[in-house]
Amino acid sequence: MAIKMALLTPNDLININKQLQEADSTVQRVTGLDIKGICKALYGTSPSSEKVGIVPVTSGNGIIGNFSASLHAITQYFGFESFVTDMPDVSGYYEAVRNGAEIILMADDYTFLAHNLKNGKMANNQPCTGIIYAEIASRYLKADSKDVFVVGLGKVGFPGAAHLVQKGFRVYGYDPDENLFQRAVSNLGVIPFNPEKPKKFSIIFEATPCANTIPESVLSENCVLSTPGIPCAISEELRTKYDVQVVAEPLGIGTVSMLYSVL
Ligand code: 2YC
Ligand code: MG
Repeated sequence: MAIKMALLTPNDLININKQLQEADSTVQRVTGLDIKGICKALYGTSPSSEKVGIVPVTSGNGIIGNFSASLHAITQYFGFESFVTDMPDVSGYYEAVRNGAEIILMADDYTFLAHNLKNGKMANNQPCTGIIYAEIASRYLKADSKDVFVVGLGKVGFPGAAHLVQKGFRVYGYDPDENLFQRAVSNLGVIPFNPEKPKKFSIIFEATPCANTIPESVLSENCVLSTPGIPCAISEELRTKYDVQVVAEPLGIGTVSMLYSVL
């Protein structure tokens, strides 16, 4: 049975444009590239005014307030022409295609997908979110080594960790779920992080639906924490005490990663 995602709430999506602008300037400061630049580097693609159709879906927990409207704002922010269909579900899909959508965006409680009707490419939010947040972490200009700490090795964290290993980083990983932990150690060669022998990192990638998952002992001054996880992995107090550069945004960074991956 597919595992339900941690569902967004309308509260997470308040003023998505401001959240995206702030995240974009943090990414620029940390990596020297803006989010668009990261996507171009990651996928080698660039948009040529593809039209995006956003279809609300009523199944399961149903419509999340502001979800489709946020996707509309996000696609506009990254220069895509887009529209939200008046009807939801199948009628919405029909409406989107009839009104010239080339890429469909829609999500139920288990899958958030992008489907390019022109080239048949499809993307899933979970791996696309893990890979782009890992890519952002890997490009920290002030990183002091190729060591990276990864917390959360599930549907989002594992693809991110795999991306970092593939890029030649030495990944120290941890997940409270023993199976997920062992899978990453045996399949990716992730080094098991031992809380008893903590080590400080300048690059941290976290992908869990839990708060305060990062122990103080691994934080180095001015380190980067790249995380799609909600709630945030570190407290405001620790963020300030170590001047941690936090890249965290609820929906836009994962969504643009999906869009560039289907171009
Ligand atoms: O409003 C709608 O169309 C709903 N069917 C949307 C459901 C989205 C469920 N997924 C989430 O809340 C998120 C993902 C977008 C990323 C992580 N969880
Ligand atoms: Mg995000």
